[in-house]
Amino acid sequence: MLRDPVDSQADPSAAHVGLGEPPPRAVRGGDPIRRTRSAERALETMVADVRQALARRPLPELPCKYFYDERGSALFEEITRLPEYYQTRTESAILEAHAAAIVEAIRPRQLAELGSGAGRKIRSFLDAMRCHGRLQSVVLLEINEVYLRESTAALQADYPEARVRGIVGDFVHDLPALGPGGGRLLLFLAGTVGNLHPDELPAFFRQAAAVLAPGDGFVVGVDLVKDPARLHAAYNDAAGVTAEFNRNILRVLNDRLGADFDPSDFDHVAFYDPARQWIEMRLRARHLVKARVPAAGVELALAAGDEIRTELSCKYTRASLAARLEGSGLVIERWITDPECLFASALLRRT
Ligand code: SAH
Ligand code: AVI
Repeated sequence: MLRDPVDSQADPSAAHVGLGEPPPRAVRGGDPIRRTRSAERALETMVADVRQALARRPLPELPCKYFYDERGSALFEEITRLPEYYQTRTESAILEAHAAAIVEAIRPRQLAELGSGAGRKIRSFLDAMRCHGRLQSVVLLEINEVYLRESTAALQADYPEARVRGIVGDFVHDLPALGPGGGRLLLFLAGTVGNLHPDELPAFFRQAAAVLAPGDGFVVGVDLVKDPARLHAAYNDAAGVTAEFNRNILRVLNDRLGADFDPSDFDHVAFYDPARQWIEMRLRARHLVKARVPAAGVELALAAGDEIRTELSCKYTRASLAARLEGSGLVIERWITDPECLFASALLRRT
């Protein structure tokens, strides 16, 4: 039987007991949310990440995981409803039509979702598992604790037969916190896989394979290579919501690290690079900008037109994704697309 990751002895973050760090927060029947060791050190990590990324030349960067404070997550939710942002509604339609068949193929007892956000799409899978009477537990791994608490509570209320738990953590570093696989269906939706650099993918997939047992499944939402004009529109919406989302990362630095950015000093830039097959989002200084990030000891001077890269959103084909999966222990078992081939739900199987 699948061990609940919240109580799992296999979770390396449990090792902090007795090491002078706070113990895991959840106990059975108590708080359903716990933080990984890296989440307990989130501020320290953010300081180091921001210092290192802003020092990159010729192009300073900020890691896109820092978009998602409460305002950033709310802005992302608004993006998902924009007419230009086809991704969310396209993936939802695919999952509503195919979740039952995926559940039938994998026969999972546990659902785990990475970067679960508002936690809506998972419901197609939960409903299918409920129909088969196989739903035992649900684990969400998400960096935004506020959203995680809300979605965990909402799912627990609607699926009382399952044990629903949340892990505040980073899907790049904290996959081992899920504990060992077996009867698990892992979800990574929205095309969030595209927010990792392609060079990071082989290691990411190997880590994912390590928390899956042979036969377990992994559904990955993949935004597909397509007409650049369609991509450009999705990241340059007429209402300017993506621009606000982009600038929000500076507010997060102001709030958490005491930085003094004025987001209105920056223009939103998003363009498709056809050679790399990715969308790049940047913030471009409108004039000379001087900013301090005291907690990270950074003093930044940007000339008019200088840019900070804030996000990659990589687009894949079946073949380019398969190339990143090589040697990971995961293979593409099904590749389900919408009729326009905008988005794919890839069902990967642990070999
Ligand atoms: N799965 C949802 C949300 C996708 S948005 C959907 O399909 O709509 C991406 C989500 O991943 C956000 O909720 C964000 O907070 C979370 N996230 C981003 N980077 C993360 C990281 N490194 N580790 C964990 N969660 C992360
Ligand atoms: C979460 N992720 C898949 C979104 C994307 O499309 O890369 C984030 C986003 N960035 C701008 N708009 C939406």
